[in-house]
Amino acid sequence: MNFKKYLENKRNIIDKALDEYLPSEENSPSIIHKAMRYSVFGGGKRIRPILTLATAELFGKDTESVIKTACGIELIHTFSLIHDDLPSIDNDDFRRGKPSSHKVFGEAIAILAGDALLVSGFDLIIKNMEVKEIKKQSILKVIKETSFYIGTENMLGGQVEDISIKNAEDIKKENLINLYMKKTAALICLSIRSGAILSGANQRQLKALTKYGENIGLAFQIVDDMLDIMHDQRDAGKLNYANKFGMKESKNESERLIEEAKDSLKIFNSEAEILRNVADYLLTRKR
Ligand code: GRG
Repeated sequence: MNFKKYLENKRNIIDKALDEYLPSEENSPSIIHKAMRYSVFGGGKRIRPILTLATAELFGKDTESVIKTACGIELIHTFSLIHDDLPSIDNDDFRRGKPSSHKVFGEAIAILAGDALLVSGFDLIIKNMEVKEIKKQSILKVIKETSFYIGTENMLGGQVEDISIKNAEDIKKENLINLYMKKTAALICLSIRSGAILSGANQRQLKALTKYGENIGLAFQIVDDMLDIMHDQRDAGKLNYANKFGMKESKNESERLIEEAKDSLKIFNSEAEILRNVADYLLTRKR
């Protein structure tokens, strides 16, 4: 199977699973389930759950054994996007070319839909217990890691730093990278580490995969910034690596990070080919 087909196939599996796990729009209270589904099925690329599945495959585990955790992380990602778009945070009227949650459902329901997705994300990770061959201890570890990687030392903390910066011009490169590590790379690391932990990876393997995750996570955010500029979504007040350091430097830096990410996979053989392909895909993606 070529890599394009691999991504397509995994996206279909993830979409089907999410549809099965999320409450139906008819279930009461209907409005919250509608809002959850509106954002979950709003055209996301499913990069994070694909990373969880691909990492499990590296250890010979099939999709079924980690799909609930993979989808749980996608729900948490969706929650962060809804809250990120809120008027009091980034104030974005559009997400993936469609009206953001608060524009469709109002601010109160958007906040609650985000909360509901966060809770449902944890619930799905816990439900991975239903898979017999997965050790209960590894699920507890993933729950602990989830709280860590989305908490105040990581994703949430990165978001706080982001909104606290008064002048985007003043930030130093190392501080911006540190912020991106928390705001974006942390959840990507969690996606990879979860797949590895549930599959029984050892410390050396986890360390290599974490390095891979940090580097693709940073590259992902820099590419995202370049795409924003290319689609003319330049916002002077917003932190943007490409805006600040230029397109050429951003291209060089993202390529360097992807090479470094692939380099940390050298302890694995051909079984890590998909993860190498994911790294390359993140550089060439158009959105
Ligand atoms: C309370 C834990 C907690 C978090 C709330 C709002 C927030 C704090 C964090 C938001 C962090 C954030 C929005 C980071 C940006 C990361 C990013 C580039 C997202 C876009 O990812 P894609 O392109 O999205 O993978 P798709 O659309 O494909 O799903």
